[in-house]
Amino acid sequence: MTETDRATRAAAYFGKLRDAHVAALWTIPGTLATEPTLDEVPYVWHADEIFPLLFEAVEIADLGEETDRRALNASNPNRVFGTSHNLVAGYQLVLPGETAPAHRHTPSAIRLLLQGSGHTTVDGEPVLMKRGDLVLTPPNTWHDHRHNGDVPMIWLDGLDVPFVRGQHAQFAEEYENGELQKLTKTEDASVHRYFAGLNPVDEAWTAQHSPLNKYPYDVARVALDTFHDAEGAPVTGSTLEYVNPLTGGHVIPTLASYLTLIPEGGRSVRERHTPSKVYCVLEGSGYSLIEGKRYDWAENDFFVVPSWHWYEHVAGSGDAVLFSLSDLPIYEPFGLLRRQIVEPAQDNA
Ligand code: GTQ
Repeated sequence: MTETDRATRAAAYFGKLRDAHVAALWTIPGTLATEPTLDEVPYVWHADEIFPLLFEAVEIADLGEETDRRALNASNPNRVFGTSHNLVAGYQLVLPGETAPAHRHTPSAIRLLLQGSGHTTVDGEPVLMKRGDLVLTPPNTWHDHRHNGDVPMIWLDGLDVPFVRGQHAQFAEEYENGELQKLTKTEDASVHRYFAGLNPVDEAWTAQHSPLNKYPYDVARVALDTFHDAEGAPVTGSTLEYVNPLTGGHVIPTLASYLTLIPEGGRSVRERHTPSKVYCVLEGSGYSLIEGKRYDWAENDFFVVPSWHWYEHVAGSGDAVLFSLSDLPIYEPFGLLRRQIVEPAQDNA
């Protein structure tokens, strides 16, 4: 065959492949890529920019009318939807006297209370939320929000919607007549039942998520400080994971949550991993270096660290406390969790 014959024949062949809805492996970009191909970039959402937009939403959308949730979801600058490819985070606002009616859905959510206080009811249990408290609404649990305090209540929402959508597994239902659900348990019942490090004997719990609907910040904060001191107060900081008290596992099948302390002037190890993470700043200020670029943050800001990006955190004046949400549990069962760490002594960068 001459070169021309070969080219003509190849062109005809690729045309036939297209018609047959197949593609030749050697023509597909990235088929056997040696590193992940990413459609997300690092970014910080600053509370001082987004909180005013959240309050402006009050004039645009009535809770219970235009929307059941006054929430602003953070879209990664490089994506149409999703803060990362698996996670979506954002702020939600409930004003004094307002309620957000009950619904349930297959995506899971966490809330991290930032301002004010009020209740999220989870499967009949009214959970009181105060600053820094982590509240879970695991997959398919009924949840609504009520606010009878006097300060606007703002929290960080973190959900696995992009992942669940990607699996074609998103379902949602409204509660009867778009109302608040009936209260069937006492306030913080799950906290009283499971939070003392004592589990009920012959517990009937079979769900894959944590039976705890709340991890109070005052307890978590003391635990973090005590742990950090016991470890010799490393300048690289300390991290604890919120766990399911029955199994020691992650809080939700798709989501893991952590609390990190970076002491004043301290600097974390440098690492990268396949899971993506959303961090929210509970205390202090500082910056993260993500692939060498500096991202400044202060209280109530949140930021995304995409998959497989080298990153480290640096605390400014005062200790920094960072909450983080990760999609790591999605990676573990499939052997897709990969993590590399550079300890400061090896790190001359
Ligand atoms: O508060 O129930 O940001 O269902 C997205 C979906 C918040 C909520 C979000 C939700 C909620």
